[in-house]
Amino acid sequence: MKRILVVGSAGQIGAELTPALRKIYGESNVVASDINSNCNPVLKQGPFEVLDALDDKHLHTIVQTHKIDTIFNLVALLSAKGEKDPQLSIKVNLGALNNILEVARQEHCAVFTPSSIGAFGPGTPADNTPQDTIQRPNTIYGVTKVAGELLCDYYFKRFGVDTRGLRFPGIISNVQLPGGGTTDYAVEIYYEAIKNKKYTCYLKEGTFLDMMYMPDAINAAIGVMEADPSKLLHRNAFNVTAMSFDPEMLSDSIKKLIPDFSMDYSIDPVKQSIADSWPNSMDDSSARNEWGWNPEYNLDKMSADMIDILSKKLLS
Ligand code: VAH
Repeated sequence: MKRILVVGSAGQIGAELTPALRKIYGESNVVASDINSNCNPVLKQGPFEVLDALDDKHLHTIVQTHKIDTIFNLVALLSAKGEKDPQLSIKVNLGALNNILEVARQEHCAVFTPSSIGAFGPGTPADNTPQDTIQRPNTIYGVTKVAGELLCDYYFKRFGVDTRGLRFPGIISNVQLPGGGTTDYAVEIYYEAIKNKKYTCYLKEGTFLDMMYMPDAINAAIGVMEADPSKLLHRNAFNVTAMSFDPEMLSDSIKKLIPDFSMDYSIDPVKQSIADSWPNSMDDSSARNEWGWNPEYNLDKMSADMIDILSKKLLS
């Protein structure tokens, strides 16, 4: 049975990945951890550790004490937040990964680390972005994600550490709000549509980005870690996507369920510039061929689920 440590459990992905892992592998076999002890009590229904991932000694002790064999590393400053403090982004995103890879090497753990569409840049083919292509991002987030992909590949090739990862698109969810991302508009809009029936979007019409609903993201993270390693031609940073849309398409999908919803625009130049540097849509055929990636949610199915769940949460 796997013994799993989730680092960054209180974040947008961790808040849902941790319970999903516990459902599959058993509550006592999944240790949640986060620098923030004041987190969703659900995380403390199983083993929980307060952990600053930059404290390599404490990380090592936790891995040894709990006999961990698999680490999910969800620690990162996202794209827009990173542009406000590049040094912190480098320190946290790469510092945490470096500590996790080193402990994994010494304790023979497998490691999952998410990359992102942010690992691509203006020179990358924007439509049907290939799995193997130019990666010259112009955000510090993207730089740390490309470096992370290369570090994980190195630790696999040089030390045999079982590292695997995904290039996630924007992820939409209804449990833990994201913080400091460029794609966060696609989460905020649902909350505003339900509470106020209107939303002011900071990205302009026609800004197409890859997106995915959280249940698909969770299945992808677990799926790649459960994949037969002999079938993997790639390891770190499989392109995975479920849909590509712009703000207008998202607004139209919401209007099908909230007819009097309206959206206007007030462009955030920093986030618009970041979004413009990212692909419009990725080719995820490698993930589909090598480990059976196959998302369940399209835009309208996601909107229906988001509006159903958030209406109960926000209007009750
Ligand atoms: C961000 N949500 O916007 C994150 C993600 C693909 C985007 O990495 O920074």
